[in-house]
Amino acid sequence: MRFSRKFFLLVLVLTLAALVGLQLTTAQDQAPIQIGVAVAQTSNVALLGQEQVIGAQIAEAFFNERGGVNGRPIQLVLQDTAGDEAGAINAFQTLISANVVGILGPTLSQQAFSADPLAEQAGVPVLAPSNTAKGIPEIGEFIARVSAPVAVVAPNAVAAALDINPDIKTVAVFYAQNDAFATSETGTFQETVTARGLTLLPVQTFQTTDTDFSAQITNVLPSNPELVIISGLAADGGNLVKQLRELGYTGLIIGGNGLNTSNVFPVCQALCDGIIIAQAYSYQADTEINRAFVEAYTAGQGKNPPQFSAQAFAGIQVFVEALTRLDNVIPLETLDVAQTRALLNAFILTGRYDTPLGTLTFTRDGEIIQAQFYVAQIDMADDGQTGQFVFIR
Ligand code: 1QQ
Repeated sequence: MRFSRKFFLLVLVLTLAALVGLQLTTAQDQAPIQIGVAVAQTSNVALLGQEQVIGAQIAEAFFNERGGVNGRPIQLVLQDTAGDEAGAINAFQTLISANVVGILGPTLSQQAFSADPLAEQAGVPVLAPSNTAKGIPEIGEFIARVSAPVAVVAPNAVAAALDINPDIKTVAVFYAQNDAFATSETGTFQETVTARGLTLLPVQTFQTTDTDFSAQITNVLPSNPELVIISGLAADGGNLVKQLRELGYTGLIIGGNGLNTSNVFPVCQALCDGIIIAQAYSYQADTEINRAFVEAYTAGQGKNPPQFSAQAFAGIQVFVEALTRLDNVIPLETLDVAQTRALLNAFILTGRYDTPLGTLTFTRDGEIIQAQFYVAQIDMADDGQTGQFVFIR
């Protein structure tokens, strides 16, 4: 049987129309791809987690405006971890059962060591937005981080302190011994101090729940340290800074990653002034994606974005771009959730991402490879209420 030319054209047009129609309906009608976000929205750790929610939500709007995953929107499923391990475990369990394709979280390394094994067991890719302790990617094949480890970030703060005061000889170190991140970070700080030939005073420990640090402070202040280094979280760390100044310490202070938020300002107020904090992000980084992120963040928040928001944004970006690459090879609608999670993990680890943190790749283990680090110093206004992070390195 021979088809007329006209008939052939008609079939072609109808087929194309059907395809276009299909495309239009799929782009609009497909359910959004759900990505879990498990960070601290309540408790003391919310001082850090709040900034992560903001960064993730900016990413959700930002990437959906740009077409989401090949036309299909993403949707964040937020689950509060609060500040402890039990909260993180609950949040992870809820998200795993809700069939999210992956999880951004939790806020603390201390929580990650408890909650990440659940995701590992369920085969759910996790991107750690702020888990900087040693050993996080090693938790399992499904665990990667967009937060550079303390081992590479923290030494930059010591270098910056020595630039400001080359006469530093004696160093006092304080750390929260009930927190995995603080324990890991102080290890790096202590090694750096010793490697630079400085004298380390007897190390002082506290708990993240402590509010009175006078005993530890009076243990070391008589030895006249020229530098104090604190590894704790925002509330305890801020209070420790405040009490150090009130008890007469006038030298330089390095705060670790747990103090890396303007949410310490209400805690130590004017006495926050001068705290040196290493950074895995700078709002000044001059790349297209960072300029776009800074614009989106400042439009909503009226200030420059902090590291924890940028890392959360980068984590969602990695999910979106890895999902897009996966969908280009195997359409997501042909995969079940277990297949999607497993393939997504493989695509995450093999991608290259131009994020506000710079260009990121991962080792096969899920460790982040990031090129650029910075150091900022807190500059408090005279009113003691407002302040900013000034980049010094
Ligand atoms: C960790 C951290 C925290 C201070 C981030 C909020 O780096 O727990 O690993």
